[in-house]
Amino acid sequence: DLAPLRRALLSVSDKTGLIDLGRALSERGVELLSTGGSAKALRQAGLTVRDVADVTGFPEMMDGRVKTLHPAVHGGLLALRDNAEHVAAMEAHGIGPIDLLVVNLYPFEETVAKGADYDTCIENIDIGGPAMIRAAAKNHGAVTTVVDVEDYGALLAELDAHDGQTTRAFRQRMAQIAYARTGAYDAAVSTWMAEAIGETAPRRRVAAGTLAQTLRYGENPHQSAAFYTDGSTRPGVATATQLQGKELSYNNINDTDAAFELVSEFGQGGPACAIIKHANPCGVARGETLKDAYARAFDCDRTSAFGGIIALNQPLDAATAQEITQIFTEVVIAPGADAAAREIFAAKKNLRLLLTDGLADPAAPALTYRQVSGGLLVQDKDNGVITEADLKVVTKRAPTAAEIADLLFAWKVAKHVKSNAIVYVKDGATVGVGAGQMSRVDSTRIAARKAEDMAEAMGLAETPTKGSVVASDAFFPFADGLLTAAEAGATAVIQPGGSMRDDDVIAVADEAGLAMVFTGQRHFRH
Ligand code: 93A
Repeated sequence: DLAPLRRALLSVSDKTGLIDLGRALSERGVELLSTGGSAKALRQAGLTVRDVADVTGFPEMMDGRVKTLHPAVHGGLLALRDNAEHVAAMEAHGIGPIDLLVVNLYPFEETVAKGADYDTCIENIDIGGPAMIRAAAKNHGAVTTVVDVEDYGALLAELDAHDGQTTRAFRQRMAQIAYARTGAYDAAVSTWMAEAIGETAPRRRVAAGTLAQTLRYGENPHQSAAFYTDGSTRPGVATATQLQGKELSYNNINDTDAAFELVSEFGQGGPACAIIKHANPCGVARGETLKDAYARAFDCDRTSAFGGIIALNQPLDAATAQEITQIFTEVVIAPGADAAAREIFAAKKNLRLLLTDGLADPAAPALTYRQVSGGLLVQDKDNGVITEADLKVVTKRAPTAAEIADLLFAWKVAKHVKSNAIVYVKDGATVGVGAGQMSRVDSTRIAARKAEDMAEAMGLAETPTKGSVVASDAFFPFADGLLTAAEAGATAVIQPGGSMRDDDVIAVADEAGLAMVFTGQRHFRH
């Protein structure tokens, strides 16, 4: 199953390594065919190259849209070498076999990332390249396909190891990589076009991306991992610029995303900070200043905040930077950082600082993907955002203006806490977060207990849940959770409503003198 290399077609947009490869192939007696720009580069390096136009008998035309789309090329790539009819057809039509295809595509993804206009993006959709790649990869019984500059070395090593030939195993491996590339390429085109026309239906979108980073490991060191980006240019962890610190890890990327998405809920409405651990917030707060917001978020759960991920909704300033560097933090993400803040961070070499171009829009449509064994679950991202006008008061007592502000704050946070989520808030700061429990009453108890522990550690006179409000990401199925919150000192409640026992729950709230509002919208997050 060895295949000798006699003729290669080189057609690359990224000319990195092209000359060295062309020379190495020439030295091994391989004839080189090439398209316009690639042929020119090879010739300039003194190599002998035959133009594809010479093979097809047609000039490259229509601004290069038609260069290699011709039976003389595709016949040479697709013909089965051991099939008499195929061989006869090649002879009858003067088609020479092509044994090696080296192609990298028009830089569509880079063009989109640069913010190019619609027509420029369209012009950068490669047609001939993917057609050749798919043809050559299909015929991997005889043809070697290389689509990644990183694989040039492996190709030459393969030829050296096998007397100028490639093994079937190698060709098969390269074919698989080739289809990964064309698949990702078309996915990028479709995703870009969907964004351009506003197509958001999960069944009309593709779940694929472009390899952005090979990660050191996954969630755990024995898991290998990679980061794929989908071409979106929106502010977020995928498009942020890293100013300093070690490479982001798998968990860093996941947690930084959670932190930034959460803090973006607070938009431009004054300084806010979110501190994330294991994808859940361990403190979220507003403040008079950014430093104040950070300090108040930190006070929610000082123990868990250690080694956390911090997201800010305003550019990092010196005072906040100084405060943050008092303890160990993995990542800080913010829409900017001033010179003084950068200088303070520069002394902490390991601290990662990511800068975004603005905040994420929590109401923007997007998709989320979750893998299950044998499939992929695709859904609209939870972009539910409510205002005071959406709240329905269901108790005898209506919440005060101060309670309403805290209820809306707590609701924003609860959306970003793993279910069952319970969030106690006082004066624009979380004071207790209960996350990820299998029973809602447990989340309610845990959040209250964490607040008590914190009060004890900080030497506070009373538990900070006293006079707080509480948010529940889904309805209370029984009154017990609500009672626990009332006992902890909460005075107002926000929850979706919709339980069969809503009447019981409302009656208990009235008895306890609580104000309760229904949102009519649930925020499960798993
Ligand atoms: O415009 S195309 O889709 N039409 C073609 O027939 C074609 N054949 C190869 N683009 C085509 N290519 C692409 O040209 C290759 O995929 C490669 O990216 C590029 C190399 O062009 P040059 O050698 O002129 O720089």
